Amino acid sequence: MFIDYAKIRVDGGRGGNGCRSFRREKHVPHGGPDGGCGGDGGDVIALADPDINTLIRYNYKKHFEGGDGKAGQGSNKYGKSGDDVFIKFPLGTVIYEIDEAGNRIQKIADISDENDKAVLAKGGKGGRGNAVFTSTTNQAPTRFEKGEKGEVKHLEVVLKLMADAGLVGFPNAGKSTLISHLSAAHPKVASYQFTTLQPCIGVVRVDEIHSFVMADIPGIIEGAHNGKGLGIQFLKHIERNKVLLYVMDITQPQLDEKFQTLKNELASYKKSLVNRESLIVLNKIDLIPKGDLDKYVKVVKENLQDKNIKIIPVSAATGKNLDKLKYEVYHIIKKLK
Ligand SMILES: Nc1nc2c(ncn2[C@@H]2O[C@H](COP(=O)(O)OP(=O)(O)OP(=O)(O)O)[C@@H](O)[C@H]2O)c(=O)[nH]1
Ligand SMILES: [Mg+2]
Repeated sequence: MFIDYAKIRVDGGRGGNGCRSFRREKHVPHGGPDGGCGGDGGDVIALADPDINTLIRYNYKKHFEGGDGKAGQGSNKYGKSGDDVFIKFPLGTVIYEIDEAGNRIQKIADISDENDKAVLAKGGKGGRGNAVFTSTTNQAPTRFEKGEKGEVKHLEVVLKLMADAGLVGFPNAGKSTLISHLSAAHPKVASYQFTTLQPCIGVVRVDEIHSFVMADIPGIIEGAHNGKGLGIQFLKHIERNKVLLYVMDITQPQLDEKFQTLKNELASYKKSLVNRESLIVLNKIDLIPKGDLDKYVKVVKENLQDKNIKIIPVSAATGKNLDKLKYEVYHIIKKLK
């Protein structure tokens, strides 16, 4: 899981003051009270934004304030409420209130769905004008209230990034090489099995504003569900991924069987994983003789039980076809969103 932090401060807007006023008209020497109430201060509100996946913007802007309410006026005019201020967070953001020393006090928001919304700091209430205090025993109240201050909160914002696409495959297939060429992530790459021991997450940039998150996990072997190799516990990291990329080494024999083995292992972890949108990434095409690629791909295709799955031949090492793979994955994710 890729974790991103930010510390921000949010201030609700101040409530507008209530007004003390008495009606003044030519023929009414002692007009009744007509001071209006102040408007409420604006709130600072967190919204989900599924199109962003970092908290980087909060390294630049760290202070957000709701608009102040306007004061009430004579003739029973209410003050206008302050504007609410909306700030956007990626899905997977958890927001904690912290004290001056930075210790967490409580969790105040968990942004996990695109419709999630949470008030981070409430604006202060507008003060009441003197007209409100009129009663049978007091026809000419002079009392009015000042607007209240808005809430001020110091917040710690933590993003637990959920990957959109997960790489699954046998050890040595080139998963870590792939993610290190597609993103800024740099997991260890080596020519022995089980190089990757920890899941790793990278943000894959598709263009200037669009990106998706990819997860690299340890290799899986036959019997992993019985604890062979590194087991299958780490499949929890790809459990919520929208797309699974089965990465296979094109130079290996019986890729159709290998694909089935991978699916069986995934199914023993969770049945529905094998129905997830997926692609086969045939890696290391730089190792097969030039001109033989189509023949290799055809053999794999013919032997596969699943005729609908798309196969994308690439070379993670040389970068061949990686752009195509990137766009293909992005389009699937976008379609599912
Ligand atoms: N020739 C060639 N070698 C590659 C390619 N991709 C990866 N390799 C090599 O294959 C070996 C394994 O690569 P990794 O990226 O560590 O493989 P992995 O799937 O992450 O392996 P595990 O972490 O053990 O599951 C390394 O020696 C890589 O340099 C490729 O496209 N072409
Ligand atoms: Mg690896």
